[in-house]
Amino acid sequence: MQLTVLSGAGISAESGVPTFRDVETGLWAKVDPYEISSSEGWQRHPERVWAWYLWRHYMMDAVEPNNGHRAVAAWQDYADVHVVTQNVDNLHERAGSTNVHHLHGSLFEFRCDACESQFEGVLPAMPEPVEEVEPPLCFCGGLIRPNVVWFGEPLPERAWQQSVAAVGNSDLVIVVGTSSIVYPAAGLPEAALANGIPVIEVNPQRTPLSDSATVSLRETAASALPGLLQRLPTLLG
Ligand code: BV8
Ligand code: ZN
Repeated sequence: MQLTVLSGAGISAESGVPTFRDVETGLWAKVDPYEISSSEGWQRHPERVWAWYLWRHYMMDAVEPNNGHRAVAAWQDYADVHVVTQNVDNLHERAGSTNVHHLHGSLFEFRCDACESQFEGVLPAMPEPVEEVEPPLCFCGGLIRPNVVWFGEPLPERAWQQSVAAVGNSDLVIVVGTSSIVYPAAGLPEAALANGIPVIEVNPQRTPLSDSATVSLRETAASALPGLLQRLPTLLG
């Protein structure tokens, strides 16, 4: 059986990583996620965008995968699992998932904004969250940026093509922890449904996908995913 898991920030919520949009807490309360995750934001004040991503990079050292990530990794013993994630964290990989496609990039890769070369240098330290840090410079003089996809930027071609193929070849798509409003990622479950592939949504809140999903579970990732495969005969009939 081929299974594709499409995950969003909600699967990392129970690891203590704030989701993208309920950012009332912490440093994020002061930033508009749309503004600070955009190329305009980067052009306007790179030192603020750089500080935000550097903090999120270091914050990953303090969190662990949760039972949701671990369940997805365990499914590899029963199915051919593709993980298509909008998340830029590395928790799927740390839980043991080996087939992970990052549609929106990663907090662990950095590149030059000018010559695109990968940054292999030493990252500046960040003992505690600060709001502005000058980005390092590339040998060509360009600014080093996080290798993430900002609004208005194209998705990485290879990850996108692999994700479209994974969904198209799947017997089941499980969509977990995403508000399903960011495209083209949010279009993947729609394509699955249009091809008669069942889609199960796991999200404590309703989303624009909830009405069209084959099954929509108002449950959290860490509670629903560990027993989900055993529930498939009941859920899908
Ligand atoms: C592109 C950067 C083209 C990395 C991010 C009008 C209509 C349609 C589309 C558009 C439009 N105008 C513009 C667009 C395109 C735009 C878009 O979709 N905008 C939306 C907002 C309308 N898309 C783009 O710009 C994309 N690029 O289209 O390029 C192009 C082509 C060629 C050449 C040039 C250009 C780029 C999109 C990527 C943007 N970058 N992030 C980072 O910093 O993380 S997106 C950002 O939102 C995050 O990365 C995240 O991945 C993404 C989605 O958020 P979610 O993961 O869903 O998180 P969210 O907080 O929203 O929701 C969490 C969910 O979890 C909630 O539902 C909650 O209920 C649930 N939850 C909470 N706790 C739990 C839980 N679930 C389970 N268990 C729990 N415990
Ligand atoms: Zn450069």
